[in-house]
Amino acid sequence: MKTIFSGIQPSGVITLGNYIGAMKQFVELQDDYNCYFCIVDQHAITVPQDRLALRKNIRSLAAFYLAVGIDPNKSTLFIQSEVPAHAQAGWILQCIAYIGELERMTQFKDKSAGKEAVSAGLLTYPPLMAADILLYSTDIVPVGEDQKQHIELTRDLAERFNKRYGDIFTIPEARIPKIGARIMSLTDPTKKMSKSDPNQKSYITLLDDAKTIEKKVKSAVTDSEGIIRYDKENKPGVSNLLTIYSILANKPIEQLEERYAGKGYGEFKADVAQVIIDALTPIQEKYYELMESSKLDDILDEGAEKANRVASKMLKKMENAIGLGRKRR
Ligand code: ATP
Ligand code: LTN
Repeated sequence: MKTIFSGIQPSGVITLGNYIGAMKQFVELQDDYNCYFCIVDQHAITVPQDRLALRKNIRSLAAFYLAVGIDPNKSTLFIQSEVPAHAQAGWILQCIAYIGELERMTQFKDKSAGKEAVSAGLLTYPPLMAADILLYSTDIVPVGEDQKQHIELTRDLAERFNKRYGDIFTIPEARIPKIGARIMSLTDPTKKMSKSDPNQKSYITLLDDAKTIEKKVKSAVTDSEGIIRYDKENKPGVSNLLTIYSILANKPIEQLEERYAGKGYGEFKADVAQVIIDALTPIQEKYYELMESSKLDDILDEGAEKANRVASKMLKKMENAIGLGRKRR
């Protein structure tokens, strides 16, 4: 069985973008692959986090993984900071990476733009992500479009390491969904929907209630043409809503264009909101149930144990290959 690894940052309540671009695929893949899903809390602290909020978001993200359908009997769910090999392997890979290639990462450029004080961790984030992936001999990394560049860097680092120190790493591949890989902000459809956007109207979280969803979709930026048609270049707002509708209702975009021919944005938006509400309601019910049970901690304990076993073996191989420490007998 091939191996899958993916991670989500506990940097806020996850959004519809995270769900459509990443989580929904995870659930579909877990029957056919050996899957590791990680709550990457060490990645989240590359930008300032409130201690209590971070704790809460970690637990909440674990509950979301399960609420959307990750089955702990099939997949390994764990918290990054509970598996020390990630930080250790991350350090080694920082020593393989070049500053120049890290400075070229668009996520680094976006997140550091205009900021006076930027943590070194924001720059060295990709080698830590590479460690996450490479420690598990991952074949496939399901992610949204924005992570493609990081996976390419991971491949470069793995190849560089293998060439210098011997063939240790599997070279992973990104798996990006054909549609929905980049759900856009509702207030600026030229930017991606992001959970750390300061404007709450720009995203829908998986915990938004029906009224909030209706309001946010109603005020979503569209255009003045009044025609419901998919055209990403000229009609990014309408195209984004069509994408969301199509994926959540499992209907092709062309079918939706036909259905809304001659109809206005008001009716269309009301239906988009309803489709989102219908998709999120069962997830929310399961989420609240899980947050109150002790099941969550048991699952995370077991996940950390399994991940530690696999990751520490690979870390030892890396250290041996480089010559760190004493030769192990
Ligand atoms: P942050 O805003 O805190 O940087 P984020 O919302 O961008 O976070 P991550 O935790 O970095 O989310 O990403 C988790 C997964 O969700 C990744 O695979 C990422 O590619 C995917 N993802 C994030 N935003 C979107 C989006 N707008 N559309 C599709 N996929 C997305
Ligand atoms: N960088 C990713 C989160 C992330 C990840 C990973 C994704 C950290 N480690 C390993 C896939 C595999 C992000 O910001 N979305």
